Amino acid sequence: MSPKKSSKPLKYRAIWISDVHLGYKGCKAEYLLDFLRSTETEYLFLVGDIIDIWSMKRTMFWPQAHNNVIRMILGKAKHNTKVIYIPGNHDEEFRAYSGIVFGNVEIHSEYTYESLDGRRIHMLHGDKYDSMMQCSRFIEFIGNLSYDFILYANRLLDKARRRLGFPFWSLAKYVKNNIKNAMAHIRKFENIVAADAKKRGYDMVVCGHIHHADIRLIDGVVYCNDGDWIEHCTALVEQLDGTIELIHWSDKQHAVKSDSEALPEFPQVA
Ligand SMILES: [Mn+2]
Repeated sequence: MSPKKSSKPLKYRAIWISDVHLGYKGCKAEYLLDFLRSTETEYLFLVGDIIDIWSMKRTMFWPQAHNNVIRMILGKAKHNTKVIYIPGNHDEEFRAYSGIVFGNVEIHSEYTYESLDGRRIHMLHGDKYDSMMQCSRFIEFIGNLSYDFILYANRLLDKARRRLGFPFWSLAKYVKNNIKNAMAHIRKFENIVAADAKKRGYDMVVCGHIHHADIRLIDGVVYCNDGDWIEHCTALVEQLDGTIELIHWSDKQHAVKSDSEALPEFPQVA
């Protein structure tokens, strides 16, 4: 928790991150850069929604920090890290390149890895279970909004409602009331993912998609979700002794400047 940073990197055997949403305003790219700079790993698994192509189609947003994340990942891939990229629904365009290696980054639609203690870990983004879920779009919608944005949207909505003669209605309150409902859907998602992993004979499953980091034992399968870099700044790691744990990077350090200080820049297509 000290603001002084140690120069020694944290060493892991594997790191899983997903739902970074580069190209989307809410992405905490500076936190992720700091995390990537502070860690060393043999394997880096990118579990989908790394680049938010959906959002970029709506609004072009690409500050330097987002470029730096890509450069940092490619830099690691060039040196001592094996980087596996499993595209998600926001970057589904990359699924067409499954099995191909780009700049030392291997792309796979799903991937299986053996942990240090010999467990078979299956990885996928998780959106393929959306059809088995109801209201999953709602959860994703909520997950993609920051509380600030909800308050901002609430102000705009209130202005419009007043003009039309309607009383104040709290969007923020509505969202909070739906959290309980969202929690039930998160549990449902976790159970569906774990049940499929069990059926396919895996010991453990790692996914993302719902922006809710967790490690839970569900009916004999270890369900892991590595969270997101929009609100939670979480990563799943395998320590050098085989222990698997969640890291909340925003809790660990403070001196990260906000993305808004970086000037917007268009991506360089290589
Ligand atoms: Mn997703």
